[in-house]
Amino acid sequence: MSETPTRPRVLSGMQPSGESLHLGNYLGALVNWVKTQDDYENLFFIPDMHAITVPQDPVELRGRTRRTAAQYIAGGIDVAKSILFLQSHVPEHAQLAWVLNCITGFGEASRMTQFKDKSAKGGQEMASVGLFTYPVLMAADILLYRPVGVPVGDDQRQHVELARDLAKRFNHRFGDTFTVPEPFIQKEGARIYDLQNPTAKMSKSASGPNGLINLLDEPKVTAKRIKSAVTDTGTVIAHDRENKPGVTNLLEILSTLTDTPVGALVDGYQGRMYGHLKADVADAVVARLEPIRARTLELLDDPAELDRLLAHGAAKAREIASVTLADVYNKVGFLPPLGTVA
Ligand code: ATP
Ligand code: LTN
Repeated sequence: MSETPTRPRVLSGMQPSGESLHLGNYLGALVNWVKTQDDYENLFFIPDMHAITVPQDPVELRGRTRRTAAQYIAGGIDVAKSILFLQSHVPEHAQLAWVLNCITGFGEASRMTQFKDKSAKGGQEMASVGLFTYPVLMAADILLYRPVGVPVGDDQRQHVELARDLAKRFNHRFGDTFTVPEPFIQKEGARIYDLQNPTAKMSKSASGPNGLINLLDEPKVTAKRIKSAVTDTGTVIAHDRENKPGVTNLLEILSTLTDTPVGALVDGYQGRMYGHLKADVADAVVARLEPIRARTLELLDDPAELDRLLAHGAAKAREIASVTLADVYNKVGFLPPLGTVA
């Protein structure tokens, strides 16, 4: 295997599928990526090719992709420490995906639960072949860079498992090529729930906007949504996911933002009302998100600079990806193009 990184490598990405990232994406994913920046060699990318597995308006997609990149940076991804790039800027992703498609079983791909869920929504006939091979492209995203770990939410565990299986299968058939990556799954506390429906996870595709906190919302909208969050019957502030999901969600948000154990927060709220908790959560969320929003808008004001940063990231990513792809092409038996050495 060529080209060993000095620090262990991790890689992750979030689709540019919404108007803005939300608090769940931020606390469940981005914050953890930011934390790993000093311990690992990091690659963070925007899977825009995955986004078109379902229909996208081209103008919207361009806007969302830039907005997502700006939010990664404003949220703490330091382009001096991490490689930040767009998937579509690195053609090796699609090239490796083709090779991996050819060692993936049809039945194996059919068992992916995300495909089953997403295709069930519009009916199997409407689902694209791209949606079907989505996990194989994701395996290519990962394996190209030979990371040791992939920090993702629990919902992505099955996809990382497929990447592991394909890495092992390829290595077995063609000789040692890929690192078998570990899923780095965040613990349960990192899950943020919908403010209006606190038993469902906060999600871009939630039924209504009021349960969602977007990074790019105006601070007063954010504060209002938190103050109107559904709480539970009774008046006692307690951490009880079963019986008090609304209050529990607010406590967990506050605990994550203030780095205070939930138990200590609960003690501090003895004898106080839900309204006090909501006001504190609103203050903490606004205080954290406001600078991120401001920085995002600033970055979006200069799209040329943002595009330059992304081009720089893509060039660095390609340095790694091209080495892996050449190795793979050689191992499967493709003749090298004229003028190159095998
Ligand atoms: P969709 O609504 O399309 O399912 P989403 O809002 O759930 O999207 P994804 O793009 O699927 O977000 O996820 C991006 C990352 O954010 C993943 O690592 C995922 O685990 C994390 N994430 C998403 N929602 C939450 C949440 N409510 N709490 C914690 N982490 C979350
Ligand atoms: N499917 C992931 C996004 C994604 C990804 C990846 C994450 C695409 N390729 C490679 C980690 C590694 C999602 O929906 N969050």
